[in-house]
Amino acid sequence: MPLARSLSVTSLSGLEEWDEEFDLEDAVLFEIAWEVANKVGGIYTVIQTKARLTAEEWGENYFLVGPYVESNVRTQVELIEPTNPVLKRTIDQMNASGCKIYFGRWLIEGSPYVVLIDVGFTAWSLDRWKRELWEHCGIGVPWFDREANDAVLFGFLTAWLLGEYAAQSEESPHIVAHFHEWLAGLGLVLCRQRQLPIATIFTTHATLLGRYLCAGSVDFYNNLAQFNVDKEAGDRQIYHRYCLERAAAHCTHVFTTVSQITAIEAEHLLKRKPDIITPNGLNVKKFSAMHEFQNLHAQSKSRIQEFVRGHFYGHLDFNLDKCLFLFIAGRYEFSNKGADVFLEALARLNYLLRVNHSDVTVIAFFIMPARTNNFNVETLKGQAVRKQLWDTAQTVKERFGKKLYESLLVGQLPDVSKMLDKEDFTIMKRAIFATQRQSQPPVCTHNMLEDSSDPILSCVRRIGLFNSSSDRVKIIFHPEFLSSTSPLLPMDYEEFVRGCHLGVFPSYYEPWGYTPAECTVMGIPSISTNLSGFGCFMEEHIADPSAYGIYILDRRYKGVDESCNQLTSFLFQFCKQSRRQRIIQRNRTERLSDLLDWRYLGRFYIAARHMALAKAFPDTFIYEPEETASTAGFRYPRPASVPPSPALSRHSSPHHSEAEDNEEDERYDEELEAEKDRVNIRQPYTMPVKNKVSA
Ligand code: G6P
Ligand code: 1S3
Repeated sequence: MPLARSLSVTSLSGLEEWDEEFDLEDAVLFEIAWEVANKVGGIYTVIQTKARLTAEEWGENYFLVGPYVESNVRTQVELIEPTNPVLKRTIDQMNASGCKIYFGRWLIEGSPYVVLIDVGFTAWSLDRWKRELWEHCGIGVPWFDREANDAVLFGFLTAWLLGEYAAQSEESPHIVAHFHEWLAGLGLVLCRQRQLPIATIFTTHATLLGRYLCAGSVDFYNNLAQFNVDKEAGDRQIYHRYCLERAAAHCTHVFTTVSQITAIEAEHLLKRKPDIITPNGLNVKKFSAMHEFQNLHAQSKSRIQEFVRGHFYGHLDFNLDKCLFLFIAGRYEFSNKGADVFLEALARLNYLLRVNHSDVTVIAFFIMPARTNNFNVETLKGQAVRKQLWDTAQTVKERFGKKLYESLLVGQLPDVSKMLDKEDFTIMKRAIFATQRQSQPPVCTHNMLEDSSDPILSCVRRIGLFNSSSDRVKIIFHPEFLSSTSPLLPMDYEEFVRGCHLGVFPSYYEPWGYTPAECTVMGIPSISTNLSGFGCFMEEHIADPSAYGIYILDRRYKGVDESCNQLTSFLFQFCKQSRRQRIIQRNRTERLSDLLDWRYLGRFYIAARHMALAKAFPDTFIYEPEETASTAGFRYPRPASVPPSPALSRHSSPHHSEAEDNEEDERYDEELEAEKDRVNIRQPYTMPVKNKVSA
C-alpha cells in the first residue's frame, strides 16, 4: 500500500519508481483556492485541469477546498457524505459549531473530492476574526472591501478545518496544504501562526501590485526594484490585501509562482524569492489519428466562414478561401493583454498588404467581454440575410431538381437553358437585392454601453479600420465570451480556436497566459511575448520557437513602436505562407503539446510538495534539490526541415514551384522520422524527496 499512490505517478511517463522507503501512506493533500468549482479566471483552469493527475497520485487522500456557491454546486458538484472518517468527524464538528461545510465530488476529469465552505453562513464571526487578525498579525481589513472580507472568512474557516483535521486524527498525519493566491492566503498565515503541524505551499498566479501597477501608465519592468511597495499599495487602497498576500508568501514553507517572470516580480514586490517555479499545464487530449486536429481545424474554419459570409453580406468582395482568421481573447484589460499593440500592428499590416497587392484578407477577432446590451441589429441582420440566401438557393435547387427529374422520367436530356424560369430569376434577384446595404459591415457585434469611451472602439476610430472594401484587414469585436448557444456565432471557445489560423496575445502583464498554451495543444500557432510566463517558458524550451508556430514578441527590451513593428512583421510573414506551409507549421505546433501536458509539468508541483514535507517534517523527509534541476534543461531542437539560416527560409517566398513543394514535403517526412528518435521529454525523473531512513 505505501507504494500504491506513488506507483500511479511513476506509470504516467516512465518516471523512475519511488524509493523503497518513501512512504506517503499517512500523508493527506489539501489544495485550497477561491476558484475551486468556482470559475473566476485562470486559477480555475489550473486546478480543474490538474485535478486528474493529482487525484491519480493522491487517490482518496486528495481534497480540494473552496467556497460554497450554490449555482456552481448545482451544476458541477455531486454532494455526498465524507468518505474519510477523520474528515467526516472534522466536518461534523465544524457544522455542529455553527459552520456550513459541504463535501462532494467535483464532476470534472479525475472527480476529485471537494470540501466547500459557505463563508456567508459564518459572516457573524467576521468582526471577531478581524480583531484577531489585527491583534495577532497586525493586518487591518476595512469594512467596505467585500472581497477582502470573504478572504478573512475563508481564511479563518480553512485554518479551522485544517487544525480540526489534525486534531481529529489519531496518529499525527503528514498534512500538505497548498494555497493559491492571496484570497486563500490567510488560511496559511493562520496555520503557521497557530503552529499547526502542516506543510504549507503558497502559489501566486499574479501579484496584486503587479496587476495594479501595470494597468496604470508605469514602466513596470524597468522600475521593479525601485517601487516603494507599501506606498504604492496604500495609494491604490489595497494595502490590507497586499499585507495578506505578502504575509502568506513569507509564512509558507514553500513559495512558488507560475513563471520565472512572476518570480522576479514577486522577489521585488513581495520581497521573497520563490523556492520553485510551478508552470501551468493542460490536460492534453491525444487523438488516435495523427491528423485529426487538422480535420477539426477545417471543420471549425468552415463554421467561422459561414459567420463571416453573414457579417460581410453585400461586401463579400474578398476571397474567403484566402482569408486568415486571427484572434485575441481574454479578460478585457486593454493594454495589459496587448490589445493596443495588436490594433496598431493590424493597421500597419493593412498598409503592407495593400501596397504589396496581396490577395490575402485578414479578419481579426477580439473576444473580450465588455458591458453591452445585447447584439446589435445590423449584426443579427447579417446572419438573417445569409440564411435567407441559403434558403433561396435551396428553393431554386429543388425546383431545378424537380424539372430535371421530370425530364429524365420521359427519357429526355434536359434543355439546360430552360431549367430556370422567370419565377426562379425573380426569387433570386429579390434575394440579391436584399443583400444591399448602405453601411460598412459593423466592427462590433453588440450594442456597447460605453461605446464612445471603449478602448478598442476608440482605437479603431483612430486607426480607421472600418471594414471598408479597400481594407485588407477587417476587425470584428465580439465583446462577450463565445457560446455554442449564441444565435450569432454558435461555437464554443475551443471550436473557435481550432478554426482560426493564429492567436495573437501581445500581453504586457501576463504571469502565465493560458490562451497561447491552449492554441498550442490544439495545433494553432500563436504570438505571445517575452513578458508572459508562457512566452519565456517556450523560449527556454524550444530552440527555434517560430518554426513551431510559437512567435515571441519582444516587449521587454523594445519600445512600444518597435514591438508594433515586430508584431507587424510576424503577421506579414504569416500572411505570406502558403496553405501547405501553414499545415506543416500546425503539425509542428501540435507536437509541442507534450511540453504543456500536466503529465510533464505536474512534476514541479510534486517537487514543491516534497520540498514542503521536508521543511515541515525534517525528521521524516529529506529533499534533494538537484533532482528538480535535472528537468530544467530540456530543449526541443529546431525542426529538421527548417533551413539553418533565416535567409534561406522559404517563409518569405510564398510563390514557389511544385518541385519545391515536393522537396519541402520530403524534408518534412524526414523530420517526422527523426522525431521518432527524439529525446522523450518525459524522461526518467527521480522523486526528489525521500523518507529519512528511520534510526
Ligand atoms: C487542414 C485540413 C486540410 C485543409 C487545411 C486548410 O489541414 O486537413 O484539408 O486544406 O486544413 O488549412 P488553412 O490553413 O488554409 O486553413
Ligand atoms: C492569472 O489569471 P489572470 O488572467 O488574471 O492566473 C493564470 C493562471 O495561473 C495565469 O495564466 C494568468 O497569466 C494570470 O493572469
